[in-house]
Amino acid sequence: MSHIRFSTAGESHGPALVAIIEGLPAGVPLLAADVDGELARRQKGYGRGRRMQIEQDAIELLSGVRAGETLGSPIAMLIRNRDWKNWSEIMDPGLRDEDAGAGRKRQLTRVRPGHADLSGMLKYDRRDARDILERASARETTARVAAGAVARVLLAQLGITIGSHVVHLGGIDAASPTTLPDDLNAAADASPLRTLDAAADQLMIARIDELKASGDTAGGIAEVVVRGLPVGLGSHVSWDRKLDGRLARAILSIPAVKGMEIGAGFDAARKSGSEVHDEIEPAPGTPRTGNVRRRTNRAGGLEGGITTGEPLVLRAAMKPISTLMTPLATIDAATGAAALAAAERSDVTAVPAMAVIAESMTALVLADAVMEKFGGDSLGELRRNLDGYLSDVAARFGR
Ligand code: EPS
Repeated sequence: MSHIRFSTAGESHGPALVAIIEGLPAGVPLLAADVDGELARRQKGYGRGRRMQIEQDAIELLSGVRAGETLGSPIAMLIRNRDWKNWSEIMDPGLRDEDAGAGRKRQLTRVRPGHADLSGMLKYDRRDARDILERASARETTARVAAGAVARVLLAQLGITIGSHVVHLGGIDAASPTTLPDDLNAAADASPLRTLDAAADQLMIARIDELKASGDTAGGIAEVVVRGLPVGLGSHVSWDRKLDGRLARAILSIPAVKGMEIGAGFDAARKSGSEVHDEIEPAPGTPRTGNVRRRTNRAGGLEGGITTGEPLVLRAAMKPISTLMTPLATIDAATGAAALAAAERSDVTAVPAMAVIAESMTALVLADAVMEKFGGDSLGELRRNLDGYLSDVAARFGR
């Protein structure tokens, strides 16, 4: 991402998380509440552990916004960890091991299969997996959602909206209506698991309870849908400009996400061309799709790495959380001997949260693609550039 840049910092039980996002034009209306609303959405979902009762994520806006509008300068946001007060000695940046009295508490050496613990310890030459897991923790995604919320506000100013829903959890499919609700997030956020299927919710809740009782965990699949995109974001000309590849990188960087598909995805590979490709027909009065329409949207809104203007549809698959209360076999990294993995406090599932994180990463990639195509140092300039382009595109077929 070179037009919108963002980075995050912070450990799970450190004092705070930080997000910095840069590259937005000036004049975008932005309040802390816009970000806090997204942070609250990420904290929900049946199957989360006790940590989510401790935290109430909210940002302190440190820079880049004045009088409710962006300045075009880097936007820095701080999110304090409420749990820090319980971890301040363990995570103290200045207290050396030799001065830590009876020894550093909460060391983790019985490395968890599936977590970054062991590979991270070997790579970074650490004796305590806490030095790895504190940053590998999905707590970091709070800061991503903060940055994504800012990107989302920019996109909303241009008529582009992003929503998601959970379509699978722990072996149970949730049905999707043929036509998704106009306000997808209002519908999904009303469900304890962010599905659009109340019957599936009940089955998923029972499954989560069952897994919790047996000390196990669940994964699942979320679908992200973006509406209002103009045709022409991304490019076919070089591998690193293709929007599908840029989205895949962002989505697969989410902790525990192991798969991603666009449109018909893996299913398309099993079908013939006539069953997969979306036929095109004239559609006067639809400038965002170039005054044409696809009869179907199996391409998920992308052809040749470029948006078609049809809804962008992608799915992210999350593996079950790797901290199990009934531990798997492993080694103790202190001795190399066989052991059972450490059972840290954790969640049974975080698929509903992952859906919100996938929306956020999608927003960041799309905001980058928007700034790449249309540019502008102010929101007004960006809008003029978009409007000028849309009127040229719409004029092409004379309607
Ligand atoms: C996580 C373990 C749990 C989760 C955490 C991710 O935290 P703790 O170790 O404090 O019990 O709650 O997720 C969050 C804190 C969050 O904000 O999403 C892990 O090991 O990845």
